[in-house]
Amino acid sequence: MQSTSAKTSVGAGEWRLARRTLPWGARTLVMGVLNVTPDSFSDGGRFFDPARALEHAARMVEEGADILDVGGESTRPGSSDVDAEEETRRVVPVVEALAGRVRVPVSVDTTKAGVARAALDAGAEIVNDISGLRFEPALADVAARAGAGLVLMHSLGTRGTLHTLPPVEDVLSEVVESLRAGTAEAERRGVARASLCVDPGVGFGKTHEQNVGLLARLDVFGAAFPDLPVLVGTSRKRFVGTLLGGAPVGERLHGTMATVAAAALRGAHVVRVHDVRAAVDTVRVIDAIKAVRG
Ligand code: HH2
Repeated sequence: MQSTSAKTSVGAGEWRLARRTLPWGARTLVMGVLNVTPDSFSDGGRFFDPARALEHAARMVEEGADILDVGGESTRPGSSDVDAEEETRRVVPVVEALAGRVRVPVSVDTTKAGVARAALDAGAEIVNDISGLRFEPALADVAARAGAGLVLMHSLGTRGTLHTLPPVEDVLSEVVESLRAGTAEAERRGVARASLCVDPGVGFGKTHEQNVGLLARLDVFGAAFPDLPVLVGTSRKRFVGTLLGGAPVGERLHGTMATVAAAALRGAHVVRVHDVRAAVDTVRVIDAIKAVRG
């Protein structure tokens, strides 16, 4: 076991998960999205059936995913609330089947401590919290107990107001300050700093210009957390469609890959995507360019 202070290098390190560490910084990691929901904005209903979810997960691993992120509650504007029991029912059988079958770590995309606990018991190694611990701070206790990785994403408001609050003026300061508070709270509750990962939350309570601006200034965001991996999720999001003149979800692949390339060039260490093969190729090329630049 590494000590917490062992990972203090800037721009690269070992992300400490429940049963392994994942090197970050040497190449960009790809997190494949597996939504076991009936209503996710881009793939709602497609993988709601556990057998189809497992098949899709296996394909993503084959395509080169480094992490699988399993979510049982959609966060899209207008999605319906899911109680912890229903979310657990959706997520746990899939996590359990995956954890025994795939070689990559499984993450659970949840804001609920109870769901996180059940998923970690079932074999998940990372908790991905889009509320950055604001909804249920006890989620950090659960992650700490399991020694799990913990992604803290920036968002605003409550479950009901995630996408409806007026955007803040200085988004970069807000994102950094909020995640500083989240990481401090996680550490206070016993999560090793080496287990943390931060995410500016593209598409959550931000204007179109702020989403584009966050990508453009991702290096400034990353500089605020030089010892932590940075995760970015832009996949098929509305701002990509807007940049493409109103392209629907199914026509955002190339635009998404442009954002993946931009994010990786500007310092993202993990990209969260639906289209794994395309992202793996994209970051492979970008990483080669970055390596020459040094
Ligand atoms: N985006 C979504 C969900 N979880 N987690 C992190 N860390 N970062 C993100 O940007 C992020 C996330 C939304 O995308 P998706 O899962 O495709 O949609 P839905 O919430 O409708 O299931």
